[in-house]
Amino acid sequence: MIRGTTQTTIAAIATPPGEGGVAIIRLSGPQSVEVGNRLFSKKLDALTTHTIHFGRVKDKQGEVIDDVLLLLMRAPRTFTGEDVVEIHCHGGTLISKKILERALEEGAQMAAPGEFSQRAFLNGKIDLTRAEAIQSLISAKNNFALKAAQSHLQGALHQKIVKFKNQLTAIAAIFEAWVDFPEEGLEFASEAEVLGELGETSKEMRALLETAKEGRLILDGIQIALIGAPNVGKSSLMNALLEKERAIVSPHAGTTRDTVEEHFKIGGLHVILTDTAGIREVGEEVEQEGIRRSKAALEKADLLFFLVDGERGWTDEEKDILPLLPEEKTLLIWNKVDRPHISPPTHAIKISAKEGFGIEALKKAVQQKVFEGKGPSEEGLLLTEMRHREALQEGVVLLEKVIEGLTSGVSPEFLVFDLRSSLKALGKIIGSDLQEDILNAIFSRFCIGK
Ligand SMILES: Nc1nc2c(ncn2[C@@H]2O[C@H](COP(=O)(O)OP(=O)(O)OP(=O)(O)O)[C@@H](O)[C@H]2O)c(=O)[nH]1
Ligand SMILES: [Mg+2]
Repeated sequence: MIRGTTQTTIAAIATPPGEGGVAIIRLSGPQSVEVGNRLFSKKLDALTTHTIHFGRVKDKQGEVIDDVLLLLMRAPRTFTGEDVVEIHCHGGTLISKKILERALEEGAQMAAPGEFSQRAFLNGKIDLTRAEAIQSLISAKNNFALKAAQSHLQGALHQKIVKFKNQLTAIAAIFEAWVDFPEEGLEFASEAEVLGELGETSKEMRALLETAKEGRLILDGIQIALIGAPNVGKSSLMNALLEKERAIVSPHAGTTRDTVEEHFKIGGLHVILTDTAGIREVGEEVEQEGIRRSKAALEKADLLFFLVDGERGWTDEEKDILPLLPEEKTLLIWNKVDRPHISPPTHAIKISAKEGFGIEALKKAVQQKVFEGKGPSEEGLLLTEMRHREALQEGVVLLEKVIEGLTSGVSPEFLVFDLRSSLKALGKIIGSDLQEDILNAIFSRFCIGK
């Protein structure tokens, strides 16, 4: 099927399947009004655009399917930029299906997933980052993801990419002037000025690229592993965080043998928490296998809770574990402070897994660590789409190549090519340089009826 060709009229149920108060059947394309006319009890031709009408939809035999509200919206002031008709019926699966079937009988075609959005994009109603943001908005699973999607929807990402493109286009013009008018070319701008501007832009691009890490954490959640010597209270902390008795706790060292994984939320953040076997040198075969798994979990995790038994303090066991833990992803946690305890290093978080003391502070520290104290990015502008990240990465690498070339005296004739390629990579993000098959692939991930 050729998607997004505006010759055809498409139809789909825009509401989720199942029972509900209302279901919506959406039509878009040049024959929307005509199709609507044939299945609705009132004639639509003479009616003003952007009006709502109460009436009936009947099947081919003249049997009433449902009483409905019909929304008439003529081009171009619509989501897709085409004539749009929406039929709001009672929210039963069968009713909405029957009405959709009627629309198909009368000449509409079944819409492909995301085809409404794709048409909106092709008709210049929304740019690609906004279209993608609508889908992210729909599938957002936490407040941070929602905020990121809203910011994209308001065009923050689009504007930023357009800004980069404008800056680089101006420089490309200067390069071309240098090539075409070698004599007077330098009057347009000095090499130092150009280098300064390119450096500035590449720095901003890198900064945006950096947000992708945060963006991924927000969408997929973060993996936290509980690491420490045996008996320090790792399983107790897991239970305290989950607020249920998930992992076995006992006074014997070596209780946890296998890794135990659970999902929960800290603030809006999705967390996958792994309890592990206490790490120590001794222990028999099964325990050693458990310890091997602890080390694997440790490597995979985004964040480590390094637990120490405050009553015992820092022992040789901790000294052995510490070298395994990358500093930037480790939080030191001093447990069992309900008991007389050795005072911890200042950066440690004091808790009692058993009494539930310090758990809130620990959750705050996690958010602090994940967002590096900034809170989810100031403007809420985060790269959440892999597609955006890859294109931006490509763009910035090419730009850095241009900067390097210019510094080492490569002729602008050659540099302009990489600069244009960098611009092309940026164009992919906002959809100005995308081929049809790629567009189809992007939109086909969307919901039906969107
Ligand atoms: N007083 C006190 N005891 C605690 C605290 N946290 C854990 N414990 C006790 O410490 C012992 C070990 O706790 P676990 O949670 O099983 O420790 P673990 O680190 O999972 O141990 P392994 O699985 O063997 O590595 C149990 O008897 C717990 O009741 C705490 O905050 N205060
Ligand atoms: Mg345990």
